Amino acid sequence: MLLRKVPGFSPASLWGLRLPQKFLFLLFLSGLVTLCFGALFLLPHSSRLKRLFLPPRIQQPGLEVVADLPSHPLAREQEPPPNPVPAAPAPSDDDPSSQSSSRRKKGWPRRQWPTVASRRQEDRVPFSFDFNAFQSRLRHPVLGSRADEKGESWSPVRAQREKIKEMMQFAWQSYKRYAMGRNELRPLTRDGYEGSMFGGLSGATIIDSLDTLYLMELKEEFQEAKAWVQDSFHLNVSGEASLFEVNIRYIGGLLSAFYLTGEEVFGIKAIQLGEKLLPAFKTPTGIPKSSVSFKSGNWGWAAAGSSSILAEFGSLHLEFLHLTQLSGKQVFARKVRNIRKVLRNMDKPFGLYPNFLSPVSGNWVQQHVSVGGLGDSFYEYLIKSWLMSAKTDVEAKTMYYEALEAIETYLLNVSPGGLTYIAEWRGGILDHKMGHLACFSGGMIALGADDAKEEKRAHYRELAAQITKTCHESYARSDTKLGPEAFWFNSGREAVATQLSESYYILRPEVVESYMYLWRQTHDPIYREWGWEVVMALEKHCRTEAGFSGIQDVYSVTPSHDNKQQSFFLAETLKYLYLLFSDDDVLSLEDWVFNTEAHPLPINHSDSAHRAWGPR
Ligand code: DMJ
Repeated sequence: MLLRKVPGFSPASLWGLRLPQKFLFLLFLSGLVTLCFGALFLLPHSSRLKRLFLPPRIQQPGLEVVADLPSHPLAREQEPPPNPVPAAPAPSDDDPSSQSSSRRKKGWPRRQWPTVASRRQEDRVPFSFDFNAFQSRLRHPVLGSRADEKGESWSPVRAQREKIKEMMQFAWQSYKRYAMGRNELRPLTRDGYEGSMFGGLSGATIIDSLDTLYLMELKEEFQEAKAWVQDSFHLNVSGEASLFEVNIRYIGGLLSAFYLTGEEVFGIKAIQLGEKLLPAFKTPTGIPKSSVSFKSGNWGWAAAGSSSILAEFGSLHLEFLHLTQLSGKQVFARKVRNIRKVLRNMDKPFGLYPNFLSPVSGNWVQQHVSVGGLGDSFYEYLIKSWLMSAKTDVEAKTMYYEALEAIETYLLNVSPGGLTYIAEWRGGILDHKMGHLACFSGGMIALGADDAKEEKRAHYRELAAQITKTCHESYARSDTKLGPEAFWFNSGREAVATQLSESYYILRPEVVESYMYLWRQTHDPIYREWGWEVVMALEKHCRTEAGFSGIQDVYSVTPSHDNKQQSFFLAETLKYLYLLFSDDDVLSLEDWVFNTEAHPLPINHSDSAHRAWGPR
């Protein structure tokens, strides 16, 4: 048609040409055709053409954003991961002994994942993680075998678990009704609250709730949460955020949701958010600052006198190694290995780690040591790094037991009434108080007891039990049976707050967290009894018509609510309570470690564990 419009040219005239001319013309024509088809497949931005010629393929949510980030690890479709997880055959659905078949009974739809290789060929999803191989390496079904529920039989423990599930459902539905998309619910005013920690990110309660909803098989609610992440969780914010809080709540929550479900949207968002945190590490020492500005090109407060906080920069290791594992991008692992190196090489007063450090000079700023707020999860992440590396990260193990020895020597005390507690240390002077936050340490010491030197194991188990008992006392000695923010051991008073400003309870998890670990270690029914006391107290004093709220004074039975349903109540408190009344193989400690916001992250059972996660 087109040729006919060229003056002096007709199709017939083509055949009037001589043989060499015909040959040249056909050669030119075939070259043109090859070029067009080549362009279709090879040139960038040819997706519109491809859509015309190729059958449609399923678009993975979130990948459109990735395509716009040329430097993003997920944009490197063809590049193999630096430490590829060895491909293992997907477990057969027919094999009754396989993990997959028992998992299927739980009612969550089983998603069959293509292997990395086949996925690359089929739809070229740029995500370097073999989910089938990962699942096949788990020692236990994620949600356990749950023998007690097979015959639909009723049991008191099951009824207790159901009660906790109902509390979670109520907390979620209240949040959804009054504050969906906001960071947290204010149950008295029935509205949402953003807070200042997340730099403009929203939906903290949603991200923090994902894995708890999944664990409790609240399917409809989980789908609501997932839909929000897919459609409404935007990362293009520009505020100042707490590096620590964004890491433990958002990145931890997204990573867990990914590992539990295999839904790539969670993994992709976690990596994208992880990249937004990297500017915080631009300091002379590589120790990150507490806050990071999400405004591109800027980073946090740079005042030379500002200190970084041990619990904050020391609680990134677990999540950042997983970011490297999923993205193939080593930068995340490098950042946390550097933090480890700086801390390992520093002089420590009596082997203790002070809570404040200058990211500029690399010196300790004050000699305040605490296993509660400001210090707490640094110690937790050492022992959990050892466990998460499938016991290959020997450096973390050594640092943990050395730190624990120093804590025992200089901070541990027994009150005249026989209560064991961990005091706070200020340049050699002790504050005989324990914060609610420090009550996680009973669980931590129990978790680490089995890998201590033979002669210390029984001692650590006993120490864990004693600290947990003291924390229970702080609850038992209040009128509400909920514990205060801090409690003292002086002037003849033990395990009680001494002023109103320390008498509040904000739905914190640390005490029930320790009950859960102690239960798993000992199966002593006392921990379930104590856990149930907390459930009853929460129902009585913290449940309002529109959600759960903290209270201002645990020593008053006339409720005075603080009007806040903390996101960690759904992430941690209710999850640990639920696990306390579940079998040991539900999120088994042989397969998972919990980050400091109770988000389960898998232990690296792969053969490449040492290569990937051991010290460098
Ligand atoms: C949580 O956000 C985390 O557990 C953190 O490590 C300390 N405090 C709160 C809950 O109390």
